[in-house]
Formats: sequence, structure tokens, C-alpha cells
Amino acid sequence: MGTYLATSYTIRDRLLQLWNDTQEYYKKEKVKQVCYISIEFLMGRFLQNAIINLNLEENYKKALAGMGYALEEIYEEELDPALGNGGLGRLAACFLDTLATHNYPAWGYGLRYNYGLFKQSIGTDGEQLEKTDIWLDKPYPFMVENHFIRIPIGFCGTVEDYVDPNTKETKEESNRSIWKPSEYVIAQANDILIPGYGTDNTNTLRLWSARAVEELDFEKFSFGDFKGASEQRLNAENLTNVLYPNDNEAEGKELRFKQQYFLVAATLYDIIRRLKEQKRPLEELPDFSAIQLNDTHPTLAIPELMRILVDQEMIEWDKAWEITQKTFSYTNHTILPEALERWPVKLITKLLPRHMQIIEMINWKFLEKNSQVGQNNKSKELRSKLSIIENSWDTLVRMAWLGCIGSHKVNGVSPIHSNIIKDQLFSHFSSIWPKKFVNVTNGVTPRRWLHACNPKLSDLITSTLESDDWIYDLSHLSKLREFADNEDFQLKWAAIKQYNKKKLQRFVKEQFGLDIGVHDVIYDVQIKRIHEYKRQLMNILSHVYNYLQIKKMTEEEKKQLEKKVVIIAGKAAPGYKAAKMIIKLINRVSKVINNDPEIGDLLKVIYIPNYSVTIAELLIPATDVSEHISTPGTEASGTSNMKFVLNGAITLGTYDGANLEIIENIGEENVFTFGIKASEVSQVKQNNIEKGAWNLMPKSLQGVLGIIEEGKFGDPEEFRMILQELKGVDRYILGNDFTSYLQAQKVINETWKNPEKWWKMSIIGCAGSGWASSDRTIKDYAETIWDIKPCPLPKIE
Ligand code: 26Q
Repeated sequence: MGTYLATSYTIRDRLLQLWNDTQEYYKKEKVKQVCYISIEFLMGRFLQNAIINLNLEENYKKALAGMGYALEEIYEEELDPALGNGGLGRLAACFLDTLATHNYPAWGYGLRYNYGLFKQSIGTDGEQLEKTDIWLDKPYPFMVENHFIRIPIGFCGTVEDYVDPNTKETKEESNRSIWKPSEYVIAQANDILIPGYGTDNTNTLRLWSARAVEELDFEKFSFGDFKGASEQRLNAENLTNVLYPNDNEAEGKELRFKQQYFLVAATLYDIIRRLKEQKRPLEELPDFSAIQLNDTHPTLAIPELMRILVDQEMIEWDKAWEITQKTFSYTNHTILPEALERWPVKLITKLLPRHMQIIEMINWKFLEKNSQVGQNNKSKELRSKLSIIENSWDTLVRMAWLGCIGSHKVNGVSPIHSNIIKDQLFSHFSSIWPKKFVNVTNGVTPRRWLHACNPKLSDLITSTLESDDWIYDLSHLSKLREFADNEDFQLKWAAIKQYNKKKLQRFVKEQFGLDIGVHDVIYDVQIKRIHEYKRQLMNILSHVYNYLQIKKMTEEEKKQLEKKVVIIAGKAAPGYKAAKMIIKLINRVSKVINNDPEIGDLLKVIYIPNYSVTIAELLIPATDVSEHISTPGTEASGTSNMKFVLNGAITLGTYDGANLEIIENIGEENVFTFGIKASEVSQVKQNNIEKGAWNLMPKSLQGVLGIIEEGKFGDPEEFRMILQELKGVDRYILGNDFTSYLQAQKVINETWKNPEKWWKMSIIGCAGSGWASSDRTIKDYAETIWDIKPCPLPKIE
């Protein structure tokens, strides 16, 4: 620990200097910046990334070796902060790396949770167990508390009419009111410095933590009544205690809502403070900063900015609205209905009474302008479609609607997803504002996801291309295509995969005491949050089928088989019963298969617990086949699919999300595709409903379900819910895709027998992944949405 800390502090020192210089320079230049607000930032480990970005890895290696330490071992001592659930949070982290690398003036704003995503382990029955992740127990040198930045955030209370101090009159038409909160919590800034690769520019990720109000200098903020503040102390600190563990599901808890407001209120205060520091008027906010809302979680920023502009800064409503729309843009990451946030009007009225009024006013003005009030059904229908406020089981605020109406641009994260947004989810808005809806395809940082996690492949690419330019301009990878058939290159390429697989093999042995092969074994990996739409269930059921097939084979037939290690990892939200059952089933199946002497090393199924960024960095470079098998139309993009192709894994995928971009860019002949297209989904679902999924299910899958029901993997009652779903409606159409999934596996096994073909596909995949860099993504955002330009620190000669 000591060496790790000492090493880390030397890096932090350097970063602090660069960071100071960068911030001073941005201020001096008065450049437009982007603020990326996200309730999650899944950063991964810091030290290696920083050392590589500062181009100090060789120096540190040498220096530490001189003292008897191995840098790689020091890296392993670092904890991996889990301040995010999955794709959305990790995307935000990739963006920060790119923004710094390409010298964009940028800020990340998020929350410093006391506890990250729960730690997962697997119980003796194969079930998921959860433990609190008390990450702040250990020192974390890369985050510094900024003592100068403490901001009071109000909640609850009352709203009073604004009275003009001169005329003593209330003015209805001004739309102005005074909010008097009854509770305050302090937002404390904690800064993580973000280094770029090969540049001195160092940006800020500012994470807010909640503190009780007594610690504040009361006089400084004249907010009035602080009576009862001591009772609020515990409540206050509770606010940023825990990251909600749901991924792609909106949990309607009051505390979650408070977190969201806390994040945006502190952030807007901070942005406006910095604008005022430059002595610029609020009218200039859209030229000072673009603010990107990462999904709807920070959309309360829209009414909050309106409140500041109208109530505090005395700006006319219409002018304030123009500023607001120009400042914000919103990214949608999901169309799953259960993930679309809707908050009860009652709850908002209680916690943020003034904001509720503002949301109503925004809605009213919008509806006045865009829909005729008529009594006929058609105009009523249009109004209820457009309205931010929904009347269903309760009166609810649709946060995605608020995001659309309050932003100048709304983007999806892959072409198919953006089209679904434009033509289905928000079709009523896109006919009002056809230009508002755009696509910005996701990307991943090639620094962490190739250069750092797969150093041998990185070196091979650099020596082959005779340049390391690809690290910050990934389009250069296309030149690798020339080498796809080259025997010598293929051998080197394959040897690196082998090396990475050995590393993983050692890990599996150490962690689980399990022996897995490396030579001539296909490593087939599916790692992501466990969710029905991602169809891990289809994966495990297919291997139950394969297992049963092997059991029927003669020794001769078995000799013809390809060996496979199936690896699955990912957490289930603690309240998501079906997902937890899937984990249990995977572990039960794994136990049976791995211990069956008739199977030997033909098939192994391994569930790796406590999936994290760090584990991804180990698994991805070691993968031969990576699975991205969501029901078409459900996975907005996926980003690990990109990381895998970059590292030479071949995709086994459906026609969904960014898989489609992979197919388009590297050619379908280099991807193992299967299943139906998104356009066919509704028909299949309809059939399932009409005829019953069981009746349409292939015999192969029926047989597998039969075996589970016989109790082969323990009491079938434990899996009843997921079995019933499959036999009943089968919402994610596993039955329909099962046969072609098995067929794709056959094609994989055949292709594996032909190494030249295999490695050619693998190389072409990597060569065709230049587009998958988050550098390209950020350039798209900067040009089409944010209107910001790089601002590199001048080099000191
Ligand atoms: C909302 C309300 C209350 C509690 C939790 C939530 C919540 C939290 C996280 C809702 C959704 C999320 C996460 C969504 C997510 O990770 N989406 C993924 O975003 C990736 C980046 O764009 C895409 O690649 C994935 O396809 C998408 O699933």
C-alpha cells in the first residue's frame, strides 16, 4: 500500500500543476466549455491511465524496478471505484478521457457516493449475494476535496409571490416567484483531475458529496431560518450515500429524486459562479457553456435554470427559455418503457414546489404553441401525447419529455436507436422539430480499451504501422487490413491472444481453482449487466442444449468437437428477481457441466463474480468470441461490443444497437450474426401472444426446459418465474431466435477449425474499428451539438 500511495502522490502532484495551468488558460482565453452532467461516472482504476497519459510508464517502471518494485503489481493495489452501473456511466468516463486528450475545455459533474455499486459474490446455492462497497475506507489519492466550493442546496418549503420592491406590487405576468426552502444540504466539491493522453491539458471531474448545513458559515448565505438544522444532519449526509443499483430501470424512490436535484442544483450554481467570475451576464450562458444531460437523470437542470434566470436574475420568461434551450442538450440511452423516468407530481410538489410550478408553466406554454385546444378526440389525443404531465395511475412528470422540450438537440446513441427515438418514442416531437433529433454513435477510448489493457497488441499495431498515431486517431487502424492475410502477422496476432488467454487462465485458477485450457479452446464471453433483454438466459440455455448433445455422443464424435470455455459475468439489480434467477441458473448449470467427467474439457461454463471495469480489462483482450445477443430494438448501442472487436474478438451478435455499425464497417462476413431484425419483432411478439410461446418454441429449447423442470439443476421451483415467462409470452423472443443462435454457434466452431480464416476475421474486425473511438464520438458532439473547439495549452519550450 505504501509504495502505491507514494507513487500515486507523485502523479497527483504533477497533475495538480498541469490542472492549475489548464484552468488558468481556459479562463484567460474565455473559451466555450462543455459540462457533462451524469449521475454516474464509472471511471475504473486511475494510476495506470494517468501514468500512460503523461507518457511516464517507462520512467516509472525503471525507477520502481531500481527500488525492487514492479509497476504492474503496484497497479493491482488500486481500488476500482464503482460509481456507476454499466454502459451509461462507463461512456461518461470514456468521454472524459477523450475530452482531455483532444484538449477540449470540459467539465464532468457527478456525485461522490459514499458507497459504490454493491459488491457481488455467489452463495453456495449459486445465488447472488450483495455487500456494501465502502470504497472511501481506503485512501484514494486522486480525488481532492475542494474546500472553497461548498454550495447550499434547498428542498421543500413554500413559494411566495414576488413583490416589486419599488411599486410593492405583485406582477402576474412576470412569472416570478420566491422559493423559500425549509431544508438545506451542503454540496461539497470533490475534484478528480483528468489527464489527457500526450497533452498537458488536464480537466476536472467534479463530484458532489452531501454535508450537513451546520458546517456552513451561516452569515455568508442569508437563507434565513436554520432552526431544526441539527435534525437534518443525518438526513443530509444520507443524500449521497449510495448509488442506486438499477440499470435500465427507473426506481421511483424519493431519495433518488433528491440526489438528482442535488446534482443539478450544485452544478448549475457552480457553472453560473464561474460565468460571473468572468464578469459576463447570464444572457451569455449559451456561449459560455454547453450543458449535456446524460439521460433524463439530470433533467431537473431545466426547471432549475429557469428558476435561477426568472426568479433570481430577473430575466423575462421568454428570454430565459431561449437561454435554457440553447444551453441544454439531452442524450437518450434507452427506450425500454420501464427505464423511462416519470416522477409523481405530488412528490415534486413536496420536495421542489417552485420547480413543479415552472414545469407546469413550461408545459402549458409549449402546449399552447403546439397543439390546438379542441374538444375533438384528435386534438385531445395529441395534447396528451405531447404533454409533459401524464395522467395514468397517478399524475406524473415525464422526464424525457421535459428533456426534449428544454433542449436544442436530442440524440440517440446508435443509428438504429436514434431512428427509433425519432420515429417512435418521440415521433410527436420530431414532427414539431425535425432538426432537433440527431444521432451520435457511442464510442470507447482506445487508450484504456486497447493501448493500456492489451499492451502486446498495442505494440504490435504500433510496430506494424510504424507509428503510434492510432492511439489518438483510431482511423489509422484501417491500414491493418493489408496485413489481414499475412501469415507472419497472423501468427503474431494469434500469439498475443494466446498470451492474454493465459493471463485469464491463471486468474481463473487462482480465483476458482478451476483448470481451463488455452490451446485450441474457444473463449466465449458475455459480460454486461444481467437483464432479460440482454438474453444471458438464451446463452446459458444453449449450453444446456450443447451439454445434452455431448452426453449423447460417442468418443469418436467427441474428438471432432471444438473445446469451449463459456464465461459470463455481470451484476443483477438487487430487486430484479428474474435477473437474479438467471444468475442462479448459470451457476447451477456451470456446476453440473464442469463436474461431469463425460464432458471433460469439451465445455466449461464459468460465472465470474463481481464484474468491474478492472475485470473487463482482463477479459476483453483474452476473448475469442464476444456475445451481444439482445433482442433487436432493445439495446440502445452497447459499448463493450466495440471494445471486443478492437481487441480482436469476433462478435456473435444480433441485429441490434451498435452491432449494426460493426457489421456495416467490417462486413457481415466477419461477424457471426443470427436472429430476426428489429422490424420483425412486433410480428413475432404478436404470434407469441396469440398462439402461446410454448407452442411456437423449437423442440431443442422445449427439451432444455424439460430437463430443468426435471430438476437437473436443482428444484425447478427456483426458476419458475423465468420458465413461465419463456413458455407464456416470451417477451424477448428467445424461442424464436434459439435455432439460429445454435446455428451461429455451429458456424463459429467450423470457422475455428480454419485458423487462417479466423485470424483474418479477427484482424479485419480491429482494422475496421476506427469509428468506434470515443474521439470520433466527441468530435461529433463538439461540432453538431456543443459548438466547442479544442484549446490546447501552449507548449512551454
Ligand atoms: C433511473 C432512475 C432511478 C434509478 C436508476 C435509473 C437508471 C440508472 C441507470 C436508469 C438507467 C441506467 C443506465 C442505463 C444504461 O446504462 N444504458 C446504456 O447506455 C449505454 C451507453 O449509451 C448503451 O450503450 C446501452 O445500450 C444502454 O443500455
